[in-house]
Amino acid sequence: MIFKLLVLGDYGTGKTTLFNQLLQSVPEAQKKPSIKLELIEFIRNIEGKEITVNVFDIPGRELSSENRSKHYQNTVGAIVLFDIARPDTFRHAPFWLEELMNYNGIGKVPILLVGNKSDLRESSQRTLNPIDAQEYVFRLNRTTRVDGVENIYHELSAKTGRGLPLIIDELLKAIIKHQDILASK
Ligand SMILES: Nc1nc2c(ncn2[C@@H]2O[C@H](COP(=O)(O)OP(=O)(O)OP(=O)(O)O)[C@@H](O)[C@H]2O)c(=O)[nH]1
Ligand SMILES: [Mg+2]
Repeated sequence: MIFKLLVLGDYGTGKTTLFNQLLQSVPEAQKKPSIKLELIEFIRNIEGKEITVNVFDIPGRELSSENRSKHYQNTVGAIVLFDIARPDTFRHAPFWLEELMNYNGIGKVPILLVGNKSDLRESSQRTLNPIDAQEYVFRLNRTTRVDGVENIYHELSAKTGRGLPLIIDELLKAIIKHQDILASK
């Protein structure tokens, strides 16, 4: 099974940092030559299934929405980032989810919402209350449960990447579940 994943979110939220962190912290992850977007590939064994994961990094503001729409095709899940010190980037998360659903050709798919830059919690004045993000994902899950789509929220620091492989596995499990439901229809 090959899963295509995108890293999405406003500019400067840490997408490329997280993408590069995948290379460091996920065993066997390697960069692959790719013409358009940066691509990382790795294999995970989840619940007896071997999953080849392709992760693409999308620049937040360089692409027009028309150009972006092409990249969403066949995306089975996404990592959507916001910056906990920039609440506006959290308010934009639904925008990325909608774009993904509108253009991937599948509809709703599991996402991992990441409240990034957790290391700024101590030093920054205006940080987002994690409960707001948890409630958002809770509401999202209530409205998508019928499709077997389960979304996940984690706060982390893409700079340190602590816990990233386990968090990615959580997303992969949600995608496997969703793909199984789609296949059984
Ligand atoms: N403190 C802190 N800074 C971070 C973290 N992740 C990323 N940054 C910083 O945030 C800035 C933007 O990070 P990028 O990874 O380039 O953000 P991006 O989402 O790829 O931005 P675009 O490609 O422009 O859309 C850089 O200066 C990073 O060093 C983090 O976890 N903590
Ligand atoms: Mg980037």
